Amino acid sequence: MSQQFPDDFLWGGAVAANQVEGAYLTDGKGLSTSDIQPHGIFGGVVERHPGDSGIKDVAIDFYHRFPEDIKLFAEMGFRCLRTSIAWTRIFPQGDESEPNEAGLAFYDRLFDEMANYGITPLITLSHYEMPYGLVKNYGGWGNRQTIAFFERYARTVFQRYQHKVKYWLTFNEINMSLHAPLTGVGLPEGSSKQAVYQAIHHQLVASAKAVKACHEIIPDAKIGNMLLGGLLYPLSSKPQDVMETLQQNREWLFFGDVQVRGHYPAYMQRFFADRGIAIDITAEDRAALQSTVDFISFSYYMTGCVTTDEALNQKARGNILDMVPNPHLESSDWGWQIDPQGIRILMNELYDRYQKPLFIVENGLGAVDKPEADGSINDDYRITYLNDHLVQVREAIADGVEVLGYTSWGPIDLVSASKAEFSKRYGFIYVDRDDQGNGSLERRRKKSFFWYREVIASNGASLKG
Ligand code: BGP
Repeated sequence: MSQQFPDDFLWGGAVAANQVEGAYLTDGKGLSTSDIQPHGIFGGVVERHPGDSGIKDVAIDFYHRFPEDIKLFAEMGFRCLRTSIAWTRIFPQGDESEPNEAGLAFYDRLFDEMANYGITPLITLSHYEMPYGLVKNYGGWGNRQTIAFFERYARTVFQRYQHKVKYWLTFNEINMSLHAPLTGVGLPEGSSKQAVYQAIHHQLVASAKAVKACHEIIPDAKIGNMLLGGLLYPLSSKPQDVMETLQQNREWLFFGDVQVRGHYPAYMQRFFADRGIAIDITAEDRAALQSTVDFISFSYYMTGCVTTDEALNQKARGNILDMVPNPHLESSDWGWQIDPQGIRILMNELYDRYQKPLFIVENGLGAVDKPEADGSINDDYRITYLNDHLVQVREAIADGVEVLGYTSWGPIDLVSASKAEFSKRYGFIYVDRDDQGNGSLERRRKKSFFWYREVIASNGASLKG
């Protein structure tokens, strides 16, 4: 009998402000980089004009309906809810000297509602968005000044919510900037590697400054980083493929190495030199980077393969993150390869590397749900996916990995990040809305709702396998 989940394991779900809240200009909110990408992070930029509309402008109207949604999460037994604060609700343009009180008050109401049900908030400071004002007027994270704007925002929310929020994350999937520079660091798509890595450096410094501020202002809080857990396997046992895999895994582990160890890893020197990249790192930056995170959080959806065979690489271009498919795995409707055992491998790798607690803050299956004639939704495929991954999480715990919790992605249907689709659903709760924005926004429990309720109630003992 393998070891079970710890008694205080934080079971729950994860959403992000820009994918659920809607109310995109309400109560003084400013435009964010998410608002100017109404078709998602891979869907291009659209200048916004008064009166136009995009699917995320309303999303699932969480801004107004959160009491109903929190109640449903509580019914499933959630101990934790991960969401983010929209930076633009607090500093609408990013460079104001005073925060927007209406924005701060919204999150007070949200956190109070969670507290009513004993749900622990896990809050991301920046989930795939930043004030568009900072992009337009300052050049996003390419500009050093953005560090100070972010620090002011972070200190403001730490002060305000110090008694309500004890778990924080800095930047969502911080390594995603390599694939989506506008979303990640506020730089135009197609920016040079030099520009992107300089912006990333500024963001890493800002992340460390937020860690320091959090420790100062809320000494009993824990703050983590957040990585897209993009584990890669060698496609073959050819040493060249194994070496290439090691290097490609370092491209994302680099972020964790800086955030956990407090300095740039040695291998990046050669990485930058080989590519003619020179990063401006000041003595003050080096000192700041030494504030390191308390835990490591990550998202996990899939794995991919690496090969040195150019023909195969050519074929893979355009796949998500350009990864070469694994011939041994099945794929989701969106071509994401399903690999439950990969999460155990990843957790062991991360724990071996860092010896810090882990928090799985995203995992789930995006699928098309077809309601039956009576309106019920029998999402057995989602149950299977989640069950199989959680069994592997349990194995990792038995391997000795310390894990704080698990928040499945999108416990309620929401707008997808990549392409802003509604038809790509992750939820235990169905939301009546389609890709065109039609629908009543009514919430309905899917079959997986009852399954997850049982998993939490039994602290994982009901899992099969
Ligand atoms: C992660 C993001 C989330 C989320 C998820 C699923 O990269 O942190 O915001 O949406 O992926 O991706 P998608 O919504 O594109 O299916």
